[in-house]
Amino acid sequence: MVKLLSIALLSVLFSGPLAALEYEDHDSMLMDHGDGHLMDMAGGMVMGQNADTLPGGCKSISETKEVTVHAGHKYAEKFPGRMFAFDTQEFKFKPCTKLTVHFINEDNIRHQWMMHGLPKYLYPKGMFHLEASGPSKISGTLILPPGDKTYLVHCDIAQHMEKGMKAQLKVGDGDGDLPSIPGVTAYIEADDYNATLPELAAKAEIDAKSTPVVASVSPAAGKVVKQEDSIFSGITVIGLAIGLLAAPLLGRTFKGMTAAEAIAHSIDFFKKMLGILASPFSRLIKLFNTKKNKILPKK
Ligand SMILES: [Cu+2]
Repeated sequence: MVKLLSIALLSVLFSGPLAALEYEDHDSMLMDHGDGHLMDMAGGMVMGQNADTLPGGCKSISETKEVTVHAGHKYAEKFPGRMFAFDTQEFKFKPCTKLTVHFINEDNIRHQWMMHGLPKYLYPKGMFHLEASGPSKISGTLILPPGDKTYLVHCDIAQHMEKGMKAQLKVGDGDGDLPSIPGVTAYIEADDYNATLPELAAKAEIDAKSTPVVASVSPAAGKVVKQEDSIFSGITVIGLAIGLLAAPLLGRTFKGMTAAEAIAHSIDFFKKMLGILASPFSRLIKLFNTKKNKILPKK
C-alpha cells in the first residue's frame, strides 16, 4: 500500500511539467554556430545547413523546393508493427535542387530528419540533420548534389528507425531502393501476422511439450522465484527495522504540525532520502559509462 501511495505521489510530482503541451517554433530562436550548425536552448538543431555553396558538378541551382515533413507515432499506425514514422516515406528531387525542409515533430519526444551520404567536403560527416525535442517545428536548407543517387533519411534516436522512422530521398532517378522503408520496400525482418494469438499459444504449448530441455529448466526457474522471495523478505525486514527506528524520531518531528505540514515535511524527507540513495548509484553508472566510451571506437 505504501509502495502504491509513493508511486502515485511520484507520478503526480513528475507529471506537472508534461501537462503543458504546446508547439514550439524553433526557426525564430536558432543561433548560428557557423559551418551550417544552428541550435537553440529549447532542443532545436540544424546541422549541415547550406543555402549558398553549390556542390561540385552543379553549374547552378536547378530548382528551389520546399517540403513539410511531419513526424510522429500517429503516422506509424497504418504500418503494422511500427511505432514511429514520417508522414512521407519517399522524396524525389532533381539534382542540384535547393531544398528547404520544414520538419514538424508531433510527439512529446525527440525526433530527427537526418539525411546521410552527402559529399563530405560540403556537409560535415556527409549529413544534413534537423532535430526537434517535443512538439515543434524546425526548418533547414541544403543544396542536393548532382547525379542519380538514393539517400537514406531517418531518425537516429535509438530504435526509432528500426521502429519505422525511415525514408528514402531520390536525387534524379536514384540508384535503387533501400530496404525496410514502411509501405515502400520489404522489411528485412518481416513480422508474421497470419497466425492468430490462440494458434500461436497452442503452437507454443506443443513446442514446450515436445522439447525435453524445458523440463530440466523448470526446477531452476522454481529456484529463481524462491531467491526473489528471499530478497523481497530481506528488503521487508530492513524496511521494518528502519521504520521502527524512525518512528520515535518522526513522532517528535511531527509534534504540533498540521496534517498538511506533516505531509509536506514527509515529501521533503522522502526526496532527500531518494537523493542520498540515488547518488552512489548514479556515480557507479557514470563510471561504467565513461569506461564504455573509452572502449568504443570513434565514428
Ligand atoms: Cu525519432
